[in-house]
Amino acid sequence: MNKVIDLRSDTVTLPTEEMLEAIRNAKLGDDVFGEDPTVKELEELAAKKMGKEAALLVTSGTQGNLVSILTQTKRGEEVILEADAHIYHYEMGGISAIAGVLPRPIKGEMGVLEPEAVEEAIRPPSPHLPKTALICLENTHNLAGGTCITPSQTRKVCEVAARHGLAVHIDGARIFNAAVALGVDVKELVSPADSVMFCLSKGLSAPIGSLVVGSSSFIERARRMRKMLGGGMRQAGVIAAAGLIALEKMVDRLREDHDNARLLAEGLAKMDGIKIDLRRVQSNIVMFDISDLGVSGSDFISALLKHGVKALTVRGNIIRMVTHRGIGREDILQTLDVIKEVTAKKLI
Ligand code: TLP
Repeated sequence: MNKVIDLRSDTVTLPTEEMLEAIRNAKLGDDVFGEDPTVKELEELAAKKMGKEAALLVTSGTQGNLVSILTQTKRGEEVILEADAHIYHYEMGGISAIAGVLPRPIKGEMGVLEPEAVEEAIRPPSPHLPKTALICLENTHNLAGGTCITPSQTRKVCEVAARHGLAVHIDGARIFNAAVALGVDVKELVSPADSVMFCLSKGLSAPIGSLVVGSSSFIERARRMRKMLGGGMRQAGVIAAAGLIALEKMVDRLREDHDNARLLAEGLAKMDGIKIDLRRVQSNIVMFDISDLGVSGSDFISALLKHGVKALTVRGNIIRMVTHRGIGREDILQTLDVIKEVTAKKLI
């Protein structure tokens, strides 16, 4: 069988040879005692790249978001987020189950929250209402199709938050994809926010790890929350060593993933029975609707798999494909051929 083209997620990327070599040679210590030099180096680099005072290495994006929420809210308070936010749908409800806060979902436009809608959702002081504590943004926005939030859209929501004395957290699992797609320094995307989480283990190709960044006092408190969640790691330099290469060498190549996503999306747009909103294809995620093919999402996925292409279904008949370092231009052309064959010959 030919190579399997795995488009389920950019999380499937394997570490590079250079990362494996760096892991082998990493200087290590006990990070709970603050003694792992490689973790310290990664945290310093992450803070510098994001233009924040300090950073904290966490096990995953989910843990980074939860640590950030726990650090900036109290139980019974409310968190405003976009209705399709990853934190709301895909993090096991940890925001409620563990942080004990109420999510307040607000419908955005292609993943972008309107500042007016945010302002309207902020609770006035009242003996009956929960207190609004935090606003969460997501950039790129996963369920909206990898859409990017611009610096000015971010700033406008942060201005509303500041007027009401609220903190803003960015779920920036793919913030570097947004920076590359928008052609801006990542600092511009995060400067008005209080905390940001970003992942090393997606398009940046590291095997494990995410970072949380913010002010020194925020990170000091976040470190305690990470420990509470069981995320205090010992010789975590083995993770950080790969993370350093991810941050230093893997950002610019994200452009290739975006070009491949475009190529895929434009090919799909020409096919009968497939609906795709090309405005949403802004980074490395491609989502399309197969309802008009008259088959279920899961049958469609199974048919592709028989031809060596892996994809995911999102909400029934919406299919998601994500480009990454393991996917070349020829894999995209092959994928388009497979979809054409499967749909035209009714092989589903
Ligand atoms: N997203 C994964 C799956 O959970 C769906 C993916 O394949 O896209 N924020 C955003 C915006 C994310 O997309 C993800 C992962 C996370 C947070 C959580 O990161 P991890 O998987 O490291 O906990």
